[in-house]
Amino acid sequence: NLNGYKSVEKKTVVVGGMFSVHKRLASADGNTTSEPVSSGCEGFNFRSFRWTQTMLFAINEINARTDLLPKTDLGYVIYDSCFTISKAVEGTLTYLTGQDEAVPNYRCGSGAPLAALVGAGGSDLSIATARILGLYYFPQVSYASSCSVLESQFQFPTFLRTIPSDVHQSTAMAHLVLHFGWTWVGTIASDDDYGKYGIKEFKEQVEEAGVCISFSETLPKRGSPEAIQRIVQTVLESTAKIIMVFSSDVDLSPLLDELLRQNVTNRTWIASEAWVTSAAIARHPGVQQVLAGTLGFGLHRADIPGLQRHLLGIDPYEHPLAEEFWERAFNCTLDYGRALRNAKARVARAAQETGNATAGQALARAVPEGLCSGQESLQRLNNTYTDVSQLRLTYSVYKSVYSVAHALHNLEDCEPGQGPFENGSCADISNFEPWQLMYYLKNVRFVVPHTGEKFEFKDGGVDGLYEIINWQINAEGEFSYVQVGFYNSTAPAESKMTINNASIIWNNGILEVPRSVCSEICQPGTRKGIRQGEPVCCFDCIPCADGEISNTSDARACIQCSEDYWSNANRDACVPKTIEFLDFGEPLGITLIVISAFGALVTLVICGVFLVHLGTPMAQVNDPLLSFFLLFGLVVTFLCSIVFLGEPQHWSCMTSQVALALGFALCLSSIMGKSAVLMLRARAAKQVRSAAKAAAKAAKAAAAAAAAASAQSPDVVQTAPPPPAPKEYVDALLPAHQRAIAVVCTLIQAVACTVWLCLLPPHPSKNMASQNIKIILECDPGNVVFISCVFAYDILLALLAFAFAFTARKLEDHFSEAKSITFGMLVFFIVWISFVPAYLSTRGKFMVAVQIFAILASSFGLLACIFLPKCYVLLVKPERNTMEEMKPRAKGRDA
Ligand code: TCR
Repeated sequence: NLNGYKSVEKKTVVVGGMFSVHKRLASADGNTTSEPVSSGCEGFNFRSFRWTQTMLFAINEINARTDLLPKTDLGYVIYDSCFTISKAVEGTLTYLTGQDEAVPNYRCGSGAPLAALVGAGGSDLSIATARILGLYYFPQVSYASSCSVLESQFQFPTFLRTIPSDVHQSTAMAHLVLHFGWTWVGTIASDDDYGKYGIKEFKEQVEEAGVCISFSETLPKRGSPEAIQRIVQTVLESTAKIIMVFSSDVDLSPLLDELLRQNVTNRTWIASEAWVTSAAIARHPGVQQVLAGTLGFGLHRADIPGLQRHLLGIDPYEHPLAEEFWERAFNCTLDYGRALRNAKARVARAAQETGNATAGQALARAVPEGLCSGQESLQRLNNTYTDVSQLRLTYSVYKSVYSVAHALHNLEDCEPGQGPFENGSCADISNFEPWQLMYYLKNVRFVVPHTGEKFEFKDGGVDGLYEIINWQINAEGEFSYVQVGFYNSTAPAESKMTINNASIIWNNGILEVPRSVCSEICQPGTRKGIRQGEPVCCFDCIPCADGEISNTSDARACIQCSEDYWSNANRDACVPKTIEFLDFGEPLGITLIVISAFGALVTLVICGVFLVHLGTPMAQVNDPLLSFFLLFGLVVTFLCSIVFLGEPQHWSCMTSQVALALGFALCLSSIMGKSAVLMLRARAAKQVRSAAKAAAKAAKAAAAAAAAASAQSPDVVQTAPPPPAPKEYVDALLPAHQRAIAVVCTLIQAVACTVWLCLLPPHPSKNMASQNIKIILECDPGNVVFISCVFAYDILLALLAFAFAFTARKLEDHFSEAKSITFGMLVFFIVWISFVPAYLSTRGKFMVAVQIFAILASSFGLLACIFLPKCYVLLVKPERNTMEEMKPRAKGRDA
């Protein structure tokens, strides 16, 4: 430990300083057979030593000033915490008690009052020391302990710091990650309060914004190669390209070695303040491949003129630490005796290895190697210690010392009676209580020399101001720290971070911002599908279903298109459904119109033919008026099929269905009327035949009898008279009755249709359900019951007509109308029976076409079967158009 008490007439106040001049404790052997001693330290840290020297520099500067503490000198005690809590605690107790051995609660010593402790370095050390110092209300000003836990004035009432709290840095890191749109990052934290709390706060901020953490690793404090290898393995396996490292350079070094060994490139590292300008990391040989493009947060850089002169002017014999520094810096020994011992040991080792003892002894007598004079040039040494280009934390040390000095100055300056304490009393600089200095420290305000910065503590800390630093490889192949942005925690939310993307050079010299996402964004037309058990940033893109779209990228869900719309092929927009109906203009429509018009025309022609030949027996037989009814009905059915075409309208829906039902009713009831007569005739003919048979028998018998009788009197031969025709059958159905049947049956249908039209008429409707990309315009029958009844009635008529005609089919008039009606009805049934499956298996507008086809086919069937034979006779074979031909044929002609 360094003691720099000055014994002048001026009063002296001692300021404590605690620095991690060494990196670790020398490993103790854990043996308890002898009295344990506080173990030594190893691993000299040039950076921390520079801070130590900065404190001395500041104290010298203050002591030399006449305006600051004119009547008091500052002395100092410096402790080496060796980066270890136990050493920090030991140092604190020693400082408080003034004893070489730590005895708590006991203090005596040189008599110079202790002012405050500047330190300790790492947060975990400061937490330990602050708890002890807090017991005595002893002020502590830290230059490096940034952990957020130390903010608590309740737990650490006397802790102040000149470095911003890590809350700001974690927020700044979160800002950075969000700024570049990284959603998949890894984190590595040192195994202390600094790393753990820093990363914890970063995670909290970032996860709220939807960023996912790929991995979180902790760097072991004591080098454990397996643990380090495992971390590197995790880094390699992860798809995260961005890795946040919250650690001090000392803890990071072993990881860096392993990264170099495994040549982990292609990652972008985000540095916390503790290693962003660390020469131990950046000047590590071969590190360019791995760490190029690193981004990090650094404290403000400052220039302290005169510091370099002070650093270079260090006297290696001034104190033990300076001696060790010199020896480490020049890799030599200052002490002759030690050099000799070292040389001997080296020789002995060599001798043991070669087995050549005499050569070893000869060497031992020679001048020991590696002896240095203390005159070596520090200037030529390219060492972190002498590098004053990055005075960031150094400046924080400088400010800490000045804040203590200014607090002491204010304390000294106090005018009795106007002091801040009870009854306006003042504290005495040569004998004050720690809490009195604490009061002045809290309220200290001063301008930092050289930089002109106005300094004061805000809630025991300072504002979070950071430079954003990018590691770029310069012409010499070394890293230069380029400032690419700025973070100010006091600025309003939107302008906290300013960053110049264009000036950043990323890993591998790339200018483009690296991407770090678990899953690439989902394009429009797809939605995010979570992967079970994985972070939300890892997802699959699932295409939207039919009828659903997503028009933004990264959509969470697809949107259902509204009723009249359907998704396009890319599923990124809803397009109107195509409207479908069978139009007049299209080929199928035209064909159907032509066919039905042709049908109607043919029917009319036949009508004409009948009119022309109205007088002939062929026309007259079986009531000509019924034939005209029938033909009229057929014209109606032919023409109504045209109404089925085109865009369904209210009128067309009503007309088409009703006209069809009525047309068929008229046709079928006429046919029924005709076939009823035929059936009756057939019965009559049967009776006539059987009567004739009986008569013939009787005649035969009579003839035989007559023959017998004529033997006696031949002139009495007499034929029996023919029996009368069963007139009652034929006349039971006069033409008037037939017509009445036809008219009544049609009227019944007409009434039914009227009721249908009045109550629940058919109307046009949009069918969205049957095909999802189309809207089918069709006629809704209004009510299924009505339409079923109406057409069931038609079927009933058809069945009756068929039944009557079928019974009469054997009627043996020459022109067998019954047969042709039977045949026509069969065609009618076949058409409509086959219509059912055909209709059910078609979709859309073709259903209408099938319907029209069935109407046309059945009408043509009836027309052809019933009227073609008649027309044939009328036009081609007029000679057969005689009354004789119309009569039932004679029995003989049957054979
Ligand atoms: N706060 C760290 C220690 C630390 C540090 C550094 C150590 C900081 N900056 C620079 C070495 C070099 C920031 C802590 O533990 O609080």
